[in-house]
Amino acid sequence: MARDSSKTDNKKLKGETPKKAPKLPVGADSPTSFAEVQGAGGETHQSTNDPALTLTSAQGIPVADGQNSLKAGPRGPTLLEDFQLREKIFHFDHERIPERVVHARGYGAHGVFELTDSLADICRADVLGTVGQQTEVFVRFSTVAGSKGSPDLARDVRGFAVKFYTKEGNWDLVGNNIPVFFIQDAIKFPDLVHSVKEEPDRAFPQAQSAHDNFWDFTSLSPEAWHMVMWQMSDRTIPRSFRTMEGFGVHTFRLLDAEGNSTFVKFHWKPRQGLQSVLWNEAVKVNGADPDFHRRDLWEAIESGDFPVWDLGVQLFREEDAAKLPFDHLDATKLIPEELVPVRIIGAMTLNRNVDNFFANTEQVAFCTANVPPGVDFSDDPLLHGRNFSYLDTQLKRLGGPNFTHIPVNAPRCPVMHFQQDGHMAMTNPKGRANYEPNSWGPEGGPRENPARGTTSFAAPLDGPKQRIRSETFADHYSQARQFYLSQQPIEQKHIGDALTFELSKVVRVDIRARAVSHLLNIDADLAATVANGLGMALPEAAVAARPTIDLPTSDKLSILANGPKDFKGRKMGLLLTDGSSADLFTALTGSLDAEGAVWEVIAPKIGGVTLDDGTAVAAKQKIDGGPSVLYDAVAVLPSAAGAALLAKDAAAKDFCADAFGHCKFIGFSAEAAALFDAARIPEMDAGFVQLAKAKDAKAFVATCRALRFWDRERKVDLDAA
Ligand code: HDD
Repeated sequence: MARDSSKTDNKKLKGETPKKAPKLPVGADSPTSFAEVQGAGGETHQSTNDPALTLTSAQGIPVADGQNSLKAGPRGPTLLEDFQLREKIFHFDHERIPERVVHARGYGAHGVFELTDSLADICRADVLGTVGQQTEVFVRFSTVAGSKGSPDLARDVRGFAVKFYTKEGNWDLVGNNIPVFFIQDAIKFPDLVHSVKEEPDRAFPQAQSAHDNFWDFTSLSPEAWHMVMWQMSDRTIPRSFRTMEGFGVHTFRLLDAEGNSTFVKFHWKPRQGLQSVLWNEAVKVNGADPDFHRRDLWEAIESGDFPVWDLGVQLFREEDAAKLPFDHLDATKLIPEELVPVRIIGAMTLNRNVDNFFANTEQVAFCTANVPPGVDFSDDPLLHGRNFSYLDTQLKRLGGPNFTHIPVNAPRCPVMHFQQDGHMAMTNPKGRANYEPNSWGPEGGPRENPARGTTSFAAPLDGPKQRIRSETFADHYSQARQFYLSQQPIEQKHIGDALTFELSKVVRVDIRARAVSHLLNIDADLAATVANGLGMALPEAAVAARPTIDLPTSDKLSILANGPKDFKGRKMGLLLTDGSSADLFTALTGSLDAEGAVWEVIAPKIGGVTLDDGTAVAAKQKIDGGPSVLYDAVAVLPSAAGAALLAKDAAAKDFCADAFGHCKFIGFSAEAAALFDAARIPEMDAGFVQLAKAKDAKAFVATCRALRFWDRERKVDLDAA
């Protein structure tokens, strides 16, 4: 379906500014709001049905004047008696809850998971058993290091947390968009996070790993370097949440009814294809639209262009695990898809935006320990630490043990237990028995049920208590090298650029050198490129616990090898002026609509433009509000007079120069030449497509299916010279 977001917004705008007060009760368009917030009884909710829609206090007391506090005389002091003022300010003062200690900035959506391939032969979990069964989900995407208000396009790992509301309780798959992690043991997690967050004395830099502390820590932690390679790749500057993969990271177990175990790793593969932006683009997007990712997801879902991810599993038995070249319990290693193929077993569609951010996205509480019967843990030491940490952090963040009563966290299946009371208890048991077994209810119930209940894999355990890292975790570089060599040349260049950029922000020269010493164990050329970029001599290679071995490369690790096949769901910016060609506009927007793409008009004035046939076209952005970094491709279609005007405008020149510098495909009318000259575009290369006749539009949209015109990058980037 075509999406012209300017139209969507206009419609919304009309809906949001009604001329007359709506007849519906407040909150009626938002089914989760009042009834849920005010409790199961919902009695106080009745006041909202008052046809007069009287404003009330939180106690339901009608308000006569909400604009003025109670004073002794018109200019007199405010009276303590004013309970209305006190209640309003008291509540406001307590609006914030602690932000997440990591993954504070996030964005969520509701959706549905449908199973397409049953795992019933190896797993007793209901959610993985019946083909066609649909399970409600809630997903929260996030960055890791930045605070709640940080920009979306920070270079960072993205969280990819999915809550499945199964018939057997909530299953949380709390993953990232990278299949490996920085550390092997949870005891190092606080140090890792402290090192990447802002430095404690000065409280900056915000949402960046480009500083001394992070590189100090990683350069002292060889195990981090596989993930560092992923982090320095374009995976950490995704174009959209919709164009990211997700990974459960750890090895989990699936258990059948007899308790037999199969190891499993979980993968989310976006049907939208993988896509990222360039670093220079990310820096500018953060200024132009810090909400770039959340806006993108919101708009896609609002317009009905629902993103879909396939759920894949890598399955292997204990005896296969022993033959793998790496320890499947080591979260810094992946299992290449060439060794254990990914079997697609279902699809997740995000189809509903939240109607209240706080209620859903902020209050959602994920925990790796939440698994239904049939899903179990492996002995990954990182996973065991997580199983403690998430529950613990929710107590602090959500204020007490009753956060499962919050609608977004509440299971959708019956909940039967004797836990009681505590802060903000919303669903309270009735009756006399609050223990089990008891003889009050039928058969003293509810009672445990060995047939339905969760069981653990009966792993025989034996071993001395010791603080030790397994020898099988010791090869820190071979998969880092495999990742690097699996990238296409332009992706390798980006990794070199990113490392050079980040280490250039590190002040201490010895930390820079120690970082490069690890690269020497990964790829000598990469190390040389980065050392050259930093203007330093090559150091000695870091001492490696195990020598790096050459592993086969894998296309699955590249973004470009797994990109989108079309321009669907992607966005083109159309720079128009008064007098722009109506024929070209109609042909181009028609082709974009046919492709299922989104387009926005950018114009000198937000009031829009008048085309050469007199048609008035609304603008979505004024030029300085719609820089080309916000678009996947651009069409520059001014009239001759318009081009002459724009040639004097810095924002219009930046629009063209950035589109060129970011290797975007650029459609243009002949009249645009004057603007390109003013923008000092050195060469109209093959990434430029002239739109002379209406039929050129279709060909231009087809050209844009490729992500970028990468041939240009080598010519526009000094680092590559
Ligand atoms: Fe974590 C949040 C993913 C290791 C402790 N983590 C959090 C979120 C995601 C991940 C997606 C955000 C959830 C949300 O949207 O609410 N974390 C991961 C992955 C890891 C990982 C993929 C490695 C494989 N995490 C990890 C370790 C620990 C934590 C080793 C602690 C020992 N993570 C937390 C936390 C957070 C969290 C402090 C902050 C907020 C929250 O849990 O609910 O407990």
